[in-house]
Amino acid sequence: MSETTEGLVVRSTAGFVDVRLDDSIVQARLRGRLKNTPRTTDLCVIGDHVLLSRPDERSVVVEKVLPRRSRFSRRQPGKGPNKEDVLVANLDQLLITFCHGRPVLKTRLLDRFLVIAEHQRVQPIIVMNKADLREPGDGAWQRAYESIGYPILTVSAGTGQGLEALGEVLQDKISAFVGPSGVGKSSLINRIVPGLDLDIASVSDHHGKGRHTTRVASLHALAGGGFLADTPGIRELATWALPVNDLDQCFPELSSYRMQCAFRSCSHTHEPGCAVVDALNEGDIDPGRYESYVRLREEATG
Ligand SMILES: Nc1nc2c(ncn2[C@@H]2O[C@H](COP(=O)(O)OP(=O)(O)OP(=O)(O)O)[C@@H](O)[C@H]2O)c(=O)[nH]1
Ligand SMILES: [Mg+2]
Ligand SMILES: [Zn+2]
Repeated sequence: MSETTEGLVVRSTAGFVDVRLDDSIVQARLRGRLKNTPRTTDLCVIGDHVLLSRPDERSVVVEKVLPRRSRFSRRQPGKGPNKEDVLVANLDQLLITFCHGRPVLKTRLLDRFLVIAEHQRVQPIIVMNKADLREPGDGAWQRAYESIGYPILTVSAGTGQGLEALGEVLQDKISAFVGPSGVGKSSLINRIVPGLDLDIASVSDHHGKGRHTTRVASLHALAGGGFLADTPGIRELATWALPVNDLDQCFPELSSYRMQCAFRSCSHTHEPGCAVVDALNEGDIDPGRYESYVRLREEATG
């Protein structure tokens, strides 16, 4: 290893990271000076590019984390300090994964993923796993999302349905599977990356809620080019650094209406002459999506 070498973080735990170089993976520790710098975001996560040095024969040290070109992040859950929790850095697309069967799809949670993807300008793709458990009438919600323009892939890690189409979407891209626990993110990645053996929940353990089998996020190379991230299941998703006045721009179906509101600073909740509320009353905007907008607005304004 020369003076400093650039690498890609593929796993990160307290103080230590696994870094991928051209064709090997090394474990490195974070330089103490980096750890002690005050910050409101995660220091080093999967997908980060880092500069490494080798101070002696046996140790490898992260000297610098390079700026992120994109991210998938949320506000750190819980009562701790107000901080950004970055799940994956430098990604191209977000595979927002839910499933048929259990755990039951929550469209209001789906909307939170979509809003964050829009805000962070990462392409969202909705993945519906466990197609083998699909029941007639299951897909009623899908039409609204497809008409907004969100792609939906129906797949099954169990039967293999849809995996070829999914593989094409992943080609040469950096993608992250995100979603609630138990939807089958790790199961899908095991099918797509041969030889990988990520832990998945055993059927007997799994009673609909999921049980957070994946604890640490990891990034995996695809044979044909590209990378795929596995992440722990998400229960809570609040936005980070999303100004309340930018929220309506994160709902693409509002774009043609919001310019027509009587007030330029319309919040689309109570103002007279609001074209968004008119469209909602006409049935041109999905009521569930509007509810998500209102809830996120309330959260952002406290
Ligand atoms: N019927 C059916 N079950 C599936 C399918 N894919 C995964 N499962 C099951 O769903 C359960 C959860 O799978 P995991 O891959 O561990 O889910 P995960 O999303 O990685 O969950 P966390 O790591 O907890 O976030 C396991 O019991 C899998 O066997 C599928 O296509 N069909
Ligand atoms: Mg998992
Ligand atoms: Zn309005």
